[in-house]
Amino acid sequence: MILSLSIGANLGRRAWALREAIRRIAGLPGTRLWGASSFYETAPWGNVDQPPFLNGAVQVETELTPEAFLRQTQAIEKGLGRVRHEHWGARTIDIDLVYAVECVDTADGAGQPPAAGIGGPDGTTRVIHRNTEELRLPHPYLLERAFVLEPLRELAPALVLAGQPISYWCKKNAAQDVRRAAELADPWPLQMIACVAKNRGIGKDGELLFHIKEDMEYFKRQTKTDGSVVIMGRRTWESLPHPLRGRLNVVLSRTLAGDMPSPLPSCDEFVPTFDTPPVALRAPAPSERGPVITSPPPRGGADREAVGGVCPCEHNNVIVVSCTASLFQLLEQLWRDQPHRPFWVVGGGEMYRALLPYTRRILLTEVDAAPAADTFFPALDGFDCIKKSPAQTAGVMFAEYLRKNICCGT
Ligand code: PH2
Ligand code: MG
Ligand code: MG
Repeated sequence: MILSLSIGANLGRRAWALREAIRRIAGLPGTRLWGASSFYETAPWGNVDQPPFLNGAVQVETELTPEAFLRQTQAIEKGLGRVRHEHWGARTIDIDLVYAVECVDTADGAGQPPAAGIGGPDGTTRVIHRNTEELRLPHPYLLERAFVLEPLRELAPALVLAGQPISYWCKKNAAQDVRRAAELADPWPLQMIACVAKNRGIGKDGELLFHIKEDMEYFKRQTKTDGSVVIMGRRTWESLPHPLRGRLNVVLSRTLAGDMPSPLPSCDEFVPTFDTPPVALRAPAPSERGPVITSPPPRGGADREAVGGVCPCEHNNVIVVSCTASLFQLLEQLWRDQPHRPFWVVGGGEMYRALLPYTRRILLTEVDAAPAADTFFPALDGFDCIKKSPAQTAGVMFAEYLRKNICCGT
């Protein structure tokens, strides 16, 4: 069965909730993510006396029945803090099954999913109907809700609903206020860059496995573009002699953000020495970094304080955040100030693992060697290698990977 879902949120960290919902939907048993749309800022439909929504669409192929799938999505809603108040009321997350088709067996007996999206009038799919108290399919308001139709059109432009192309229904509901979100509107906003061994090893004993000059230059060329942001874990941060110049450095670390008992300076006091040129190969320990500025210059005003309730310590080009939720809130703010700035995850292993579900593109410098390693790049399931070109350096390849079920949008 191929299922189209509408996801929405109008309380709390809306984009985070949508992204987290997508990640969890993709992980359901017997389920494969086909795509997710950008996020849209939408005026409340029905009960208009509530905050604006952020909405998106998701398509999956699943072996589950609609009812079993519904139970799973209800569990995800619950896990993301959904509390059921009034009907059509405000919520932290809402996941609705809106349209389902099954593949009709073709002459050769195989129920092949159609290549060009679902629901085309090509006789390869059949619409699934339900009309019970718990589930109505197609969704009874599908054809009246621009906040469902617009994101779905982005995902499945060839979709035919009730005998008309989806663009027809979008046009019919064009008066409703639905627009691309100004905040980070991409389900997969991150890119990764790493230098990996044959076995995907990246490091040992806190050191990178490889120091290849050509790769360093490549890294710089790729990550040092207009407005770019580099995201890293604490250990990667501490291995740098200074913040990466010309880029906003974001360090994701509970410890450094002062969230956990730690011998390190607290969040407010943590000031790296970003102006000092590298004097040694290894960075000084954070406790040796100074001078300590006790009142960092406030930037961005009240808006900044919203980040996770934890201060994102920002000193010139370094910001520390304590968790992925705060990270995304920060990225949303950065995106609002300057849309489309590139977000690069640059290490280490833990960051790559934790942030892969939010990543659209990966640049791997692949080295034809397999030295002993204790840190690895995660497996690239769900990504296609779209380009591979040899470096000048022997045994080194520059490879580019792209998420399979990406929706390029319009
Ligand atoms: N969900 C509703 C009611 N109204 N309006 C918008 N814009 N977006 C929604 O997701 C939404 C709504 C009931 O689930
Ligand atoms: Mg709903
Ligand atoms: Mg619902």
